[in-house]
Amino acid sequence: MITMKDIIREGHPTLSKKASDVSLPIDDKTKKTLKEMRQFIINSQDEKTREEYELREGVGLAAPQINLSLRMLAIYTEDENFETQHDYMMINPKIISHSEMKTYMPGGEGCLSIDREVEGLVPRHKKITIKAHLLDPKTNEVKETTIRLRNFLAIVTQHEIDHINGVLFTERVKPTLEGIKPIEFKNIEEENQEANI
Ligand code: LHY
Ligand code: NI
Repeated sequence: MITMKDIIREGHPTLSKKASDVSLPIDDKTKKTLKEMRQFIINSQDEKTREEYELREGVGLAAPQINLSLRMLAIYTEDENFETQHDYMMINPKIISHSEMKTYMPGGEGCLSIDREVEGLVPRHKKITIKAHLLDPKTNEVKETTIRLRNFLAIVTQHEIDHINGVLFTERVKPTLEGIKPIEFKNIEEENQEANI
């Protein structure tokens, strides 16, 4: 199982290197590693497992972060409206198009490979279209797919694709962003109050 001790931190040379394409068909060992990356994210979101293994909660992980310089990543999260669960194991992902419109995380970004608070905001494309080979967690099969993502999912995916290009968000932070709107997260608490739940 992947724990925080497997995750390399800022300053490690692998984090600044452009990762290599995964050769296809993907071999069983690499496939297993990608599934373990997904499981790390799932474990980190489970309070009991997170506390027992002292994990940092996350939504995405890229292979270079476990010191494996390959172009693959796992994302497991709901969108900003808590409506749809997204579960992707991407192999050789490529942004094939993106909106001109940008957005950003209102509180800035964080990174499982960075153990400090970083001030500043990171501009990201609001919408992206990705072409990737996806590993299906249920069937265990790999299929080339085109996915369109926006808002929170687009931000997370751009953050992870940066990792496979050897880029950390700290290289992209700006003190302020003008003319760009941050993404809005739906406030479930407020909704519940309004509905008297
Ligand atoms: N994971 C971050 C995490 O918190 C990704 C992230 C980035 C989330 C930006 C939200 C905003 O799950 C990583 O650092 N993975 O690289
Ligand atoms: Ni990161």
